Amino acid sequence: MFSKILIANRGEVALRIIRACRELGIVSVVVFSKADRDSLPVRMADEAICIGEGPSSQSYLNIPALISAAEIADVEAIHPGYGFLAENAHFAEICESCQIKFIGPKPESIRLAGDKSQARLEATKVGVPIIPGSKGIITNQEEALKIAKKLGYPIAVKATAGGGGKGIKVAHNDGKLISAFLTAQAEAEAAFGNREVYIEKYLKEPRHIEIQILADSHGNVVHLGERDCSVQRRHQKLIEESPAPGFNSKLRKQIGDAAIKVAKALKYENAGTIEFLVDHDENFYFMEMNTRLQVEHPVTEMVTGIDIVKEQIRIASGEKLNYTQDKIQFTGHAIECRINAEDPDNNFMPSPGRIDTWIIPGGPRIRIDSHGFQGATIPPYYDSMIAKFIAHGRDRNDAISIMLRALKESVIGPIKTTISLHEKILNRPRFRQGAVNTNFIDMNMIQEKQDQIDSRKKPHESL
Ligand code: MV4
Repeated sequence: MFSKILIANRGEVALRIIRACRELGIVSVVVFSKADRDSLPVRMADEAICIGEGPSSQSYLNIPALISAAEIADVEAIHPGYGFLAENAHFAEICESCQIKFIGPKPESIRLAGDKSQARLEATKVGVPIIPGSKGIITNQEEALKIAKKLGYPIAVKATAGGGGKGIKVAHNDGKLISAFLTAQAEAEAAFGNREVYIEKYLKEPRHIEIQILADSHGNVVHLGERDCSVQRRHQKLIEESPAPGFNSKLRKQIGDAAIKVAKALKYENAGTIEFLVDHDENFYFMEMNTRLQVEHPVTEMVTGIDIVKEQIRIASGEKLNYTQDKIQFTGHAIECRINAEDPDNNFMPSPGRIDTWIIPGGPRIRIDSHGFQGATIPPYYDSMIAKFIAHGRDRNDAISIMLRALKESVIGPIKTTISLHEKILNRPRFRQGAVNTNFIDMNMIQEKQDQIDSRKKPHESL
């Protein structure tokens, strides 16, 4: 096992990794930017090293600064957290060449999974269903039109270097397909330096289901069940839960087995997530693989009792998984709400600044992962997530009740947060029924507006 680890990240995930290190008896070193000097991870880690200015290009994305910090602190491994360099194959390679263990998959696996079109073909090779579409990259308009004719509209054009909602265009007819194809190529070139795109049938109202897997360096792979992440706004997840509402054990086994096949096909090692879209008829299709720890990993930790970050560190140090699939048990239902410093009543405008009031929930069956505290300042440079609330109930309704009371206990100010939005979502009948798909937020925000208008017109009927 390692004796000292560098954490190449900030915020709540840096704290999460410090906690895992401490429980494993590992010395933790965090890096920080000047904007994070007074942050909780800097206080809580065993050591902290300043690596640059506030903007992430001058700190958390600065590979030479990170490697220098690792050399100075004399660590054996680097945990990248999520975001920043977590899925950067080049960074993983540099770590390797400096004899520092990158806590994550091999650079080849990151590269392969990062090429979304290639990953899709690897999935088909092992018999995992993919969304009907092109066989690999499409290079000209004629080809695109020919495939669209076969599939029928709507059609999605996706950048092979994209993912997570970046570089996706939808077309509803031949004319729109040509322009979607050309702009997708141009935007992909600008955003990723890679203009390659592929085509898929665009599924309406799919659910976003992802499977957490753990793979050790000895070829053992297990899955930790699914998470339903369908409640998103502009490809930013708001709420995640496990198990997925309405999933039966047969579907869980099928999709779990498919995820394990994909992980094995990519020669995957460490923790990873396989994303699927699931339609109304319970057909599931592989979409992409994320080669990192995910923000929403706590919901899986709550229902399985497995500490995913500790497992990542054990796997990176060469240890074998010490349980098999049949030993993994799923208990109750977990829901996570992401609390962002944003104003939900003003188009989700970021709301950085000093936190004067910080009253956060406690009591049974609620977990708070957060780097916030009274007097903390949320810098403007980074992601706006300031806390994750995770409720663990006997069943879905129980978890929702726990979350609603936790949200009600919370008082954060004067910065604006998305707490009020979560209270609204959790009270919507559609959410209560578990009838969520990726259109849920748009449809419900429109409904919300309509309800407000109706209640102004006929106040006596608004009850
Ligand atoms: C799709 C899709 C429907 N059909 N692909 C958006 C995020 C990126 N990972 C892929 N995304 C989608 N790809 C096909 N062929 C619908 C989405 C999508 C979506 C997926 C998951 C969660 C929320 C979403 C919101 C809009 C669209």
